[in-house]
Amino acid sequence: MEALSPDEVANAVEALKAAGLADDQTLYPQIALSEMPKADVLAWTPGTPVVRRADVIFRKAGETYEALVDLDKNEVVSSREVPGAEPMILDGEWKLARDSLTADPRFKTALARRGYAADNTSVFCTPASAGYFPGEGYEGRRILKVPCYDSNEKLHPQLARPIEGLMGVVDSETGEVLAVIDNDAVPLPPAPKGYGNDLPPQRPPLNPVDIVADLGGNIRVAGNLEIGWLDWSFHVRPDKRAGLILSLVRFDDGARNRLIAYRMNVSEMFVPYMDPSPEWSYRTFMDVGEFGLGYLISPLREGADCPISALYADLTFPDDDGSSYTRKNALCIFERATGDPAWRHSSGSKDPPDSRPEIELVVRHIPTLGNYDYVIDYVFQPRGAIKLRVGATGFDAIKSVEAASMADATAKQDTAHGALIAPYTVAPHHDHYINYRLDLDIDGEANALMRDRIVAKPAEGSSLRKGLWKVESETVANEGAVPKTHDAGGEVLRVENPNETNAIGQHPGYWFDAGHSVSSILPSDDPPQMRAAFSAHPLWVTRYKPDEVWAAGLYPNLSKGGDGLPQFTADAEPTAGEDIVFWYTLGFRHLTKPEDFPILPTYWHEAVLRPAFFFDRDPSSRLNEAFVPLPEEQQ
Ligand SMILES: [Cu+2]
Repeated sequence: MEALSPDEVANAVEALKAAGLADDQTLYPQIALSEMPKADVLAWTPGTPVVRRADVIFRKAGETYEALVDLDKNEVVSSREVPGAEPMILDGEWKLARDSLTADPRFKTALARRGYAADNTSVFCTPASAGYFPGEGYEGRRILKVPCYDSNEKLHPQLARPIEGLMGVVDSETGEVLAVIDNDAVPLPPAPKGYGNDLPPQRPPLNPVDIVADLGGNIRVAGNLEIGWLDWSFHVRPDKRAGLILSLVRFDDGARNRLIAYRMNVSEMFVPYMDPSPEWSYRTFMDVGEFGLGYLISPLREGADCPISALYADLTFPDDDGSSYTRKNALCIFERATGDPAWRHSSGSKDPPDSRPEIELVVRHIPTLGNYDYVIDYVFQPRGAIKLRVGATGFDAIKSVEAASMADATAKQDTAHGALIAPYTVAPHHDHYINYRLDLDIDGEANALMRDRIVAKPAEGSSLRKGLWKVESETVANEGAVPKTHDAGGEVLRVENPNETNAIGQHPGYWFDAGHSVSSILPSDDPPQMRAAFSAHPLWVTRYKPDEVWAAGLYPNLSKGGDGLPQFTADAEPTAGEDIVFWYTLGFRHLTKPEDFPILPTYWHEAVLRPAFFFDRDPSSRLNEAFVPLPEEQQ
């Protein structure tokens, strides 16, 4: 399950060139591991040979191709053209779109109309993914949309003033500027203060508060990011598109080393803004399929982004030209004492309570997607639970407005689709949807998705009670979006292995607590919603298919929709007792506010996988009462 090495990436490219499929101008939106069949991976034992293959998407002369390359023989196994497919945006396209627009005479005229001299150095432009809107006239063109900003006051780029009413549409492969949209100019307002060189007065330095792991902590690392911690083991692989892929997640219960998840990763994101204006309505980003969380991964600052005691790793990714590059400090793995009891009970006021400190393991990376930073964590606990956590921080996307306060004449109109977060600055409201593909294989591949419904019932017999609730379990029998319960008591979803039992005869499983699971309420015929149809439901279940990996399909960039989960589930295959994949969209709405300014304090969202009937008893009861005492000189 290891990522392709730089040599393997280079060999894949060489094989394509040797076969006459690629040349020196060819670019590679994807050069990724083609995983071995699941059955072979699960049956593999150390020393057995592995089959290494690359899944390549390449772009040549404006066309998209896919190829499978055998890396043992360095031969192309198969290749095909994929008409109309728009793969991920390449680094060079971003630069070409920016430079083409700023060199365009129509753009210069529009700037002059706004009072900018031809030789101004304060305007900068940042291309963004364009979405697909029928009738817009860019059918078949590989476009980026390019808004621009004024950094005249030497501002931090994210506080630069958006130049409203001005936007370019550029073919990012040819550099042709297809349109310069030059609508009514909003006078460029002064910038609010409070970030970069203009932070409010800082507190005196604090006494240190940190997580220390003297004696090296308890994390075991083997091979290429094979991680072990307490009873847990798993593998971490960097991926240009998904960011990180965790695989072969196992828990050793003392008798058996038990599989829980074959593979877990973020499969797509969807961030639609709720502003209908021409320069804002396209902002409906799908950063995983358009840019890639691995491509946008940012270096971690030791002692702030992760504890100083964390294990930091550099990650290597394939580059667009078929070479590889390394991002420093791109991953951190650390254990932390949460400061909470893992469990406790006080049996008398005289004796100290019986309790254990909670500790947990965190695997973290932080992609920076334009203005946003997403702290993406997988958290493992001694009790056998796995938390999926996303902390949203960075900056609100902002637009320039005339109102400095809600008392101003234009304020009502200016804030029709967002809130004033600082003088002259509106942040439009928006949603964040982060879809996880969770290929859970609880004690093996044959699993079933269960709904444990909490149902109000009259009390039976001659009870003193009038009513109570009972649990009624039913199997989700077919692929599709998992329908929401209508039971007032709600429900818990559970993945179980119907063929295995624990010591007391129950089927081992995991409950899924979908903590933040807001769904999209955009109409299903809204063009962005058609591309991101997965976001209409928080939970989907599919039959495992190795090529069904991305919730909005392999090519969401500029797509017309219809791909991904709706297509995977269209045939509603039976799921009970099959190898199933569980898809969860961690969703939250972002209603903006002044406390988002100047920078968003990290706002956490999570979902939890909790063992249910998986163990015979709580595995965290094995936590030792005492940590290893420090040597005297360190005390
Ligand atoms: Cu937000």
